[in-house]
Amino acid sequence: MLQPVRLPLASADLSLFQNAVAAYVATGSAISSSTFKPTAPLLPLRRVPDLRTHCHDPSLQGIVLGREDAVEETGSPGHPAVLRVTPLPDGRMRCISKWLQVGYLGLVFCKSVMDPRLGSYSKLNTWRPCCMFRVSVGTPQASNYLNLGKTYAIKQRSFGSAATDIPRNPAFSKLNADDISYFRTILDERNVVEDEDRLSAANVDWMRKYQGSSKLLLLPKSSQEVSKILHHCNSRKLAVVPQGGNTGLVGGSVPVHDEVIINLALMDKIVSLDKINGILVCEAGCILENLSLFLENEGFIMPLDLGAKGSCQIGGNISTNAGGLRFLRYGSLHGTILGLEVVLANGTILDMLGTLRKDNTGYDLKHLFIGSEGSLGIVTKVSVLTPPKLMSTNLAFLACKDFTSCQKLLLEAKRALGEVLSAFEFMDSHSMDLVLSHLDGVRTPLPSSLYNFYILIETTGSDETYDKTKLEAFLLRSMEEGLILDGVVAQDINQSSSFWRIREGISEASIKVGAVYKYDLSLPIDQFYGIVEEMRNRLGEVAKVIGYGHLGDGNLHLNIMTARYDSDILAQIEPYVYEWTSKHKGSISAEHGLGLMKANKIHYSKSPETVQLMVDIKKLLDPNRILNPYKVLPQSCFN
Ligand code: FAD
Ligand code: 2HG
Ligand code: ZN
Repeated sequence: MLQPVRLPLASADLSLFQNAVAAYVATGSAISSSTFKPTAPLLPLRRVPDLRTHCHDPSLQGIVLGREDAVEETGSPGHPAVLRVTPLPDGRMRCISKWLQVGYLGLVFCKSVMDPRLGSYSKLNTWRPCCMFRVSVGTPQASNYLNLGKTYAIKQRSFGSAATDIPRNPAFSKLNADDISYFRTILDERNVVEDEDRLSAANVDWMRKYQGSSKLLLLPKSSQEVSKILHHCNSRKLAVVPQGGNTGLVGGSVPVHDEVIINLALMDKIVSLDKINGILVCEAGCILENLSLFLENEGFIMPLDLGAKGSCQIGGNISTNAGGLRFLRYGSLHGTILGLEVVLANGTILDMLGTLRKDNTGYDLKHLFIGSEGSLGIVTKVSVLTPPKLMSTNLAFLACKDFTSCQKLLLEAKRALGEVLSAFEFMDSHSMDLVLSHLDGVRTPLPSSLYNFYILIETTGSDETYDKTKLEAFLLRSMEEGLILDGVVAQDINQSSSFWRIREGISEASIKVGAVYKYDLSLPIDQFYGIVEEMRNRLGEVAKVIGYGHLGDGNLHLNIMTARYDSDILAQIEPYVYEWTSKHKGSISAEHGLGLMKANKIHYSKSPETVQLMVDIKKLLDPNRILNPYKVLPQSCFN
C-alpha cells in the first residue's frame, strides 16, 4: 500500500513563500515586480490528487509547485507544475518533472535545509518552502534556483524537435510596433507578453516536438478583448494560433512560424451552474480539473476526464473534441456540449450559448467548432451538461493472457455490468514496463512482465453493495472462463489513484525515452492490436513500440519511441501506419485531432468531397486564413 506524505500548507508557509518571492525579486534576476506580484494572494493548495500520487515516497525531500497565480504571472498559463525534487549531495536539485515547462515559477518545500558552508542537511520538523525558481532552457545561468542565496541549474532534457518544412504563407503580414501598441490599448499591458522566457514556453508543445517562433503572446480577459484582437489581426492579415493548456499531441497549439499566440488562461470564470439540470456555463480558459473539483462539491461531475486534466482547458477540450476516460459512459462532447460562444476570425462574437437539451431551430452550428482545432473560431464560453456524481465507484486492475481475451472481456463487461460500466482501458505489458521504468514511485498491483495485457475496469453507480456484488460476480466468472489471469480490486481511493496513475502516466513516460511518434487510431475491435505487432516487427530493435488506449471506444494509442527524431525511421512508420488504418476502415485520429502533424493526411480518413466542403467552410468563416494556419487541412487545398 502506498503511504501518502501529507503536506500541511500553513499560513506561515504562505508568508514564507511571499518572503522568498520578495527576496528573489530583490536579487534583480529574471522575475521582476512587473512579472510577479509578491503581494498577490496565494490560493489554497488545490492539486491534492497529484500530490497524493507524487508524495508516496517517505524519503522525499521536497515538492515544487507552480502555483496557479504564479504560473499566470510567469508565462506558462494553465500549466500548474507538480514536480518532485531531491537534493543531490552537491546541493543541486534533481527534478523529476511532471509538467516541467519553460517559464514556470516553482516553489520547493523541504523537510531539510542544506547548510552551504558544511554542505550537509539539517532536518526540520515541518515542511517549509525553502526556495523558488523559474525554469528556462539551456545554460545554468538561465535556469535559476534561489536557495540560500545560491543559483542552481535545472537540467532540461532535449531531444530536438521534429522537422517541419512548411513555408510561411507570404500573404501574412509581419507584426510591427504599431500592432503591439494597439494591443496594449485593448488589453492590460502585462497581458501583452513579449518576454523571451514566456514566449519560449508558449512556442513549444508538451512533447517538445513542435516549435514555433512567435514574438507575441496575448492573454485576453474577456470575449470582447478576443473580438478586438481578432478584428485587428484579420484587418492586418496577422496569423494567430489559439492556445489553451498546450497539452495537445498533434502540434496544433503552437505556432509554426511567427503567428500571434492567443491563450485563454485568464478567461477562467465559472458563469453559472443550474443545480437542477446540472448545466454548467463557464469561460473557455477554465482548467478541466478545476471544473471537476468545482462540480464534485456541487454533486455533479464533468462528462470528460483525461490525463492532462490539470493543465488542459475546456476550450481546448472542445476544440479538439477530446475523448478521454469517461467517453465510454458519457459519450462525445458533441452530445454533452449544449452551447458555445465563439469569436470568428473577423471579430464577430457568435452567441450560441444555449443551455437547452433540445433545440431544433435550424443548423446546429456549434458542432462546427467542436473538434475544429481553432481553425474556424476561438471558443470563449461553454455550456456543458454534467451528469450527477454517483457515490459508488469500483476499479479493477486485471491481467489477460492475449488480446482475444481482452476483446471477449469487453463484450462480457458490457453485457454483465451494463449501466454501471464507466471505463474499460487497455495497455500492453510494454506500456506497463515503460511507466514502471520511467516514472518514479509508480508500483504495479500485479507482477509486471508476467502478463501480456492489462485492463482497467471501472464501475460507477448509486448502490455500493449492488455494484460491488455485480462486479465481483463478473470478475469471478471471467476468471473461471480464463479471460482474466489475475486481478485486484482497489480497496480505497489511494489504491484507485495508484491504478489510474499507471494508465494515465503512459504519455508522460513516453516522452522520457527520447523522440516519440504518436498515433491515435480508431479501429474495428478485431484489428485493434494488429498494427502494434506489425510495427514492432517492422522496426525491430531501433524502436520501442507500445499499444494502449480506450479499448471500450475502439481507440488505440500506438506510441513508437526512439532515441531521437530521424527521417529514416519516420519513413518506415509513415505512410504505412495511415495506409494500414485506412485499409482496415479506421480513422487516423480518434481523439487528438489532425493539428500540424496530420493536416496533409486527412484524405486517409475523409473523402475528397468531404475535404472540399471543409475547405469551403474554412474560406467562408476565415477568408484570410489567419486562424491556426497550416493546421487541420492540407495547404494544397488553398492554392
Ligand atoms: P491546446 O493543446 O492548447 O490546443 C489544442 C487545439 O485546440 C489547438 O489546435 C488549439 O489551437 C485549439 N484551441 C485551444 N483552445 C482553444 C479555444 N479556446 N478556441 C479555439 N481553439 C482552441 N486527449 C484526448 O482526447 N483524450 C485523452 O485521454 C488525452 N489524454 C492526454 C494525456 C496527456 C498526459 C496529455 C499531455 C494529453 C492528452 N490528450 C488527450 C491530448 C490533449 O490533452 C487534449 O487534446 C486536450 O483537449 C487539449 O486541450 P488544451 O487546452 O491543452 O488545448
Ligand atoms: C491517453 O489516452 C491520451 O492516455 C494520450 O489520449 C495518448 O500520449 C498518447 O499517445
Ligand atoms: Zn486517449
